[in-house]
Amino acid sequence: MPDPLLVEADPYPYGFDPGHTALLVIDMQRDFVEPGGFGESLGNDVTLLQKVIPPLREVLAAVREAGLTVIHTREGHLPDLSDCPPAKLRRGSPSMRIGDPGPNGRILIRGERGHDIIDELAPIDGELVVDKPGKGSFHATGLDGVLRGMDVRSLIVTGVTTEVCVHTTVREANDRGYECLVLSDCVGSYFPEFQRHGLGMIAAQGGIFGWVAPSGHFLKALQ
Ligand code: C5J
Repeated sequence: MPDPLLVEADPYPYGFDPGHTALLVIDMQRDFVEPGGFGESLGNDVTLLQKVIPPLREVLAAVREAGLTVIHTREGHLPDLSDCPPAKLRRGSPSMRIGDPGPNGRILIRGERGHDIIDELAPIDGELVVDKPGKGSFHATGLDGVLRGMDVRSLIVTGVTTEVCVHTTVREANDRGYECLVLSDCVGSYFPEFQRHGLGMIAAQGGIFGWVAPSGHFLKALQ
């Protein structure tokens, strides 16, 4: 077995074997990231999520070059909303709800423009796109089976939002035995304090859910 590559990380160096590692790009969808989508309808400042795009593009390019597995996820629902729990549909008081018409089609509905991944991070041939109805990437998806089928054990986690879909996914992954490294500048939140605390919670107590490092540290290890 080759020596693992080591990333300087919090709370201690993260070791990974590129042949058993996947980059997870969570929910970089127009509805969350671009003006006029669901995220903005909830009153959020989407520019805070757009900051993630340049470093994530760099990571994506490096990982593709290195031949690592890349998996994208999208949060969204079937057009008849049969996979959307009524409680989720009712939640909050947005000016637009899931399934309502928005500037990019029906909000968070599969097949609509707003549901798709932003052009800057568009998947390329061979990259899997996992559609998920929940916040976690493992809930009601085939992701665990896909990863086990490829013998992936380590996940480099990126995307939005840090305290919601990223956190839920990392917690699910941790319980399933995956080792997660979250790239701090490649995950984003509409709330700066949630970004800080969300990252803090992952690496706390000796890495209770995983590791955290800036993308530069990961790129250095990959070189
Ligand atoms: C949210 C997500 N925040 N992708 N979704 O509803 O984090």
